[in-house]
Amino acid sequence: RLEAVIFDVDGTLVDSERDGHRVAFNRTFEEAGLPDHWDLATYGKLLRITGGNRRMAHWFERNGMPPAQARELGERLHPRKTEIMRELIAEGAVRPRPGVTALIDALIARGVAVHVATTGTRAWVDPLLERSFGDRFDTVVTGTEVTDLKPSPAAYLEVLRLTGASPSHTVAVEDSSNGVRAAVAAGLTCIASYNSYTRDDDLEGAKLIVSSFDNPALVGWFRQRMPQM
Ligand code: XBP
Ligand code: MG
Repeated sequence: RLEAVIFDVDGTLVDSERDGHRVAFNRTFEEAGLPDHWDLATYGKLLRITGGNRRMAHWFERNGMPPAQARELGERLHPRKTEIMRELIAEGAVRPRPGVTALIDALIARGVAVHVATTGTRAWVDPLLERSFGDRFDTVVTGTEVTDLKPSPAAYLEVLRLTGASPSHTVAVEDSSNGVRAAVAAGLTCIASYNSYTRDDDLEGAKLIVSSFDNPALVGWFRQRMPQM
């Protein structure tokens, strides 16, 4: 019986990468007078590095910067990137994925608790969740509290610890290879709803893989496991 569902944010609850994070990184580079620019394809490849500051550090290092300097620059730029992301969210640039709000509401209506486990930074995650999902989520764990980012299971384990939810009655919803690996390593059953950036990801660890939250297979999968009222 299903007791709780834990959702990933980036790419799962919202399409945040292309018009959100990517734009924020590029504006940050521009403001800092750097020549770096991430087009759609480049950014798609960089997504396998989780965490904004690590992603930037990886990029600078790959372009020849010494590792310590690359890490320092990534860390120095990241607060501004977070600020720009907050502005983009306030402007409405980041939207829920189709069908996900209906799924969340169906779960809540049947008494299933809904939580969040993300690798992103709390300073943008909180306003985004509030704007798009109101007070639907119970416990929210972000990359600000948990420094071991996905594919580490740390964020999922922290939700389980805080809520006391039993892993065998909890399902994770993810979009990417790193996310599925994190959920499975935490001992959770994982469902993957991929997007245009993660369609070629290895999502093998997931029990069900769909391309959208409107997929009848996904709706049926949850319906079968939801507690009867
Ligand atoms: C998403 C991420 C995040 C964002 C950027 O991974 O890796 O780092 O791209 O957010 P997942 P920050 O969906 O697996 O959580 O810049 O705040 O790190
Ligand atoms: Mg994700």
